[in-house]
Amino acid sequence: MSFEIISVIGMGYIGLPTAAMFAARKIKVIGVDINQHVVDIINRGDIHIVEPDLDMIVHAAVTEGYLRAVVIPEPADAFLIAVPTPFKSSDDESRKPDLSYVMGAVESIAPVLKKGNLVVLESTSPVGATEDVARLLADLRPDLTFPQDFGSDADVNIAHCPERVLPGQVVRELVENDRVIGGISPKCSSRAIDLYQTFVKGECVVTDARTAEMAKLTENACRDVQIAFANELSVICDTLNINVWELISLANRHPRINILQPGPGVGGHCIAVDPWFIVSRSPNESKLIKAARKINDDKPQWVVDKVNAKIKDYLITHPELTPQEVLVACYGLAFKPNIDDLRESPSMKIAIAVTALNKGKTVCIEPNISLEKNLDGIVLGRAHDLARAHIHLLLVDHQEFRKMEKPSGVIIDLRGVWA
Ligand code: SAJ
Repeated sequence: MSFEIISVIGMGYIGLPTAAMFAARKIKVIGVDINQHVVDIINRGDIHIVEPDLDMIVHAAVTEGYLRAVVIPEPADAFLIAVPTPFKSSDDESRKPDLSYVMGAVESIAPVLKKGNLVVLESTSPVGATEDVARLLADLRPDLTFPQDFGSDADVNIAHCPERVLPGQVVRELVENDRVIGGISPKCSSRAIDLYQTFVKGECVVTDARTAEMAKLTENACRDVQIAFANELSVICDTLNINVWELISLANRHPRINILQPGPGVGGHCIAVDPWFIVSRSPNESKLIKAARKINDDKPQWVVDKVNAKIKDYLITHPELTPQEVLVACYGLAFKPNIDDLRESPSMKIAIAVTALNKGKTVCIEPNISLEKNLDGIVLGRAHDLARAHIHLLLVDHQEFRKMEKPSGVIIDLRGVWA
């Protein structure tokens, strides 16, 4: 059965680009979002997120009538669920996945579900979530049959196909990346492949739903552990007076070594979150994954302590200055280079803490954020405001900082740009 109308639930960083990809292949797409404001923006042909090239694709899709957004789901041939899956609490021991958005989306599509439909869970999910979705749909629609009971003969097919795209490169990676397809039955997988092959040029690799869930979590946990290794090395090297950037570039000359880069910590809404979905399901077995989370989460405080120590040293070597006269400059607030995304940004946390602890003035420069923006007491400035700073704290390796000359004064370089 072909897919004439596709509905994407959740018009965020993944749902909107995915909807736009189908619409660009001239398939009718209904985008669903609980936020009326987001729906209005999309229906005007605009976008509410920053992602290169997406604005043109969405504008064309809406103008040509292939994409429209609504608040309440309507009947369709396939439903893709792309809503957030945060964790419930920041308490170290109980970071349980919060599936309320996923289950809310499932409840919202249940009334319009019909025989022949395909439901795909794209949201990053703990192992077993796709089976939970299938059970909830079966409870809500006893008039239909589902693959957990009827296998490939079921009325409705269900699969987990996790998104794996990198923010900033979503339009290219949606098309080029391989796709993991985890159907609850073989028919669920083959229908999901038909759906994605509309625009995916990468290989669609079939597995079961639980392995697909774990594959996505594994990818992000693997990156988190590798970044933790780099962050731990940077702290060790600091105590041994070794340049960690030089060290890593030397070690990486070995043909089987590829160490990632240390930084101020791990930010964003994926890598700092997803490993907890493994830890919360298998707490006794996830020792390394949990330790890596702690190393990465502790790095911002290590940076703040470093700045504090440098301010004290500076006052000792410059007795003519009072504590109120020391100017600290923070370079970059986003969670990674060349984007404006501040979500879970370790650099933001550091800038807020340094602003609070420094008795003098702290100025931050973030080339991707408007100077008018109000950011939790942070003072935003321009590059030339920072020339007279005594302590220069480089937090994000934005291209603007890579191009500028190394400033004079005390340098604390978390990204190896001026080191
Ligand atoms: N980081 C380092 N050192 C490095 C690499 C990254 O400190 O060597 C930091 C970044 O500065 C940032 C954080 O890690 O704070 C995460 O950035 P990222 O570029 O590694 O990843 P995300 O969060 O933008 O996207 C990840 C990707 N996952 C993997 O690369 C395994 C992406 O493919 C996923 O689709 C995305 O998570 C997601 O949605 O889950």
